[in-house]
Amino acid sequence: MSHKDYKAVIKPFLSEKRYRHSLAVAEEAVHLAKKYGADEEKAYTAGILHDIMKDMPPEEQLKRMTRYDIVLTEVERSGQKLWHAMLGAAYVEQELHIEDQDILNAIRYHTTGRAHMTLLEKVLFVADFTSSDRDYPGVEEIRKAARKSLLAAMLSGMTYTIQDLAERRLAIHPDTIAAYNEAVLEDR
Ligand code: DGI
Ligand code: FE
Ligand code: FE
Ligand code: FE
Repeated sequence: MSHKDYKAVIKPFLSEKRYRHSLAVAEEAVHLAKKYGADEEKAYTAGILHDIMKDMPPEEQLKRMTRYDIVLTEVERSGQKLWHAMLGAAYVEQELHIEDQDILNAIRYHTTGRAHMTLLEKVLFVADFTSSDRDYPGVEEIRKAARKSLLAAMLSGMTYTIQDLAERRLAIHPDTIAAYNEAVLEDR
C-alpha cells in the first residue's frame, strides 16, 4: 500500500487530533529508523497504523477483540488504554492483510513495550513518545535522550509511564515491567 492509501485507511477511524498524531509518529519513526538503522518503510507503516483502533468506543473494542479471539488477562481488562494496541495489531493483520510479524509486533507492543524488543519495536515505541505533536511535561528530555540512544529514550519514557501509573493507582502490565527491567539492567 502507498503512504496515501494508508492515510485513507486510518482517516475514517480517527479524530482529527489522533490522525495528526499518527502522521507525526510515522514521520518520527522514519527519522529514528534512518538514524538507528531500522527499515524505514516498515517504520512508516507501523507508525501510521499504530493507533488505528485508539478512538473506537471501548465496548466496540471489546466486541471486536472477541471476533479475533483475543482473551484479556485481569490486568489487561483493567487497563482500557492497553486494548487499542492488541486490537490494532489483530485488525491490521486480519483486515489489512499485513503479514510482516515485526510490524505487527511493533503495533502490538507500542503501549507496554516488552522484553527483547526488536529495533523496529523500539523505534515505534520511542517515536510514539517523541513525535512533534507531543507536549506532555518532560517530552523535551525524552527527545534529547532519543538523540543519544534508543535505550536512553526508552528508559526515560518508561520511567515517566510507570511513575504516572503508580501515582494513579493503575495496574502495571507485566510486559511494561519486563521492558523496564531489561532496559535498566542493560543501561548499567
Ligand atoms: O495511544 P497513545 O496515547 O499515542 O500512547 P500509548 O499507546 O503509549 O498509550 C499511553 C497510555 O497507556 C497511557 O495512558 C498509559 C497507558 N499505559 C501504558 N502502559 C500501561 C498503561 N496502562 C496500564 N494500565 N498498564 C500499563 O502497563
Ligand atoms: Fe497508542
Ligand atoms: Fe506510547
Ligand atoms: Fe500513539
